[in-house]
Amino acid sequence: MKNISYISIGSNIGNRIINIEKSIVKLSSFSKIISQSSFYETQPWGYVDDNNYINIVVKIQTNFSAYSLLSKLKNIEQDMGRKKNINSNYAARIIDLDILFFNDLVICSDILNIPHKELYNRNFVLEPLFEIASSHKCPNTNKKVSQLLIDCQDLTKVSLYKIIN
Ligand code: PH2
Ligand code: MG
Ligand code: MG
Repeated sequence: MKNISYISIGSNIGNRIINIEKSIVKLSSFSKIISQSSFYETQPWGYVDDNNYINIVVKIQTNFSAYSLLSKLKNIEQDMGRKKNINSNYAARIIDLDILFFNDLVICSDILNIPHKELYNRNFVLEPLFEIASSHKCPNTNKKVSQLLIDCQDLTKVSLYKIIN
């Protein structure tokens, strides 16, 4: 499998951990999971919501192109019952899978932006990404993830989520 991609996964409805685990099983049916961050509990970013998110980042290897991967991720979201949001505002969701990086590709199109547009402004992305890829260089800024995290002005809270059995 020739392409490396980092994917941000989030959920703030239902059993958030199980939702994320299910999405990873689906992801692994067509790609190889190389590494996976811890689970983080995160304050909703960019809008007000009573339900906190669980967020993680996974590193995958895949033969799909960036656009094919995007449609595979959309399929997972639909399979898991994600409702289409009629207005363009942020809203609670069962599952959300976003491409952060795809090799060293830079894409700016109507349906896909790589690196992810808001990556630099989101603790809920940068903290888990830092855990598994602190030295990875962003092709847009040529900065390491560790530097992006230092530069990030986001004040929303992100904390390691302990799973107690
Ligand atoms: N996703 C959003 C908007 N806000 N906030 C947190 N904490 N986690 C998310 O995954 C998230 C968000 C849009 O995709
Ligand atoms: Mg998103
Ligand atoms: Mg999304």
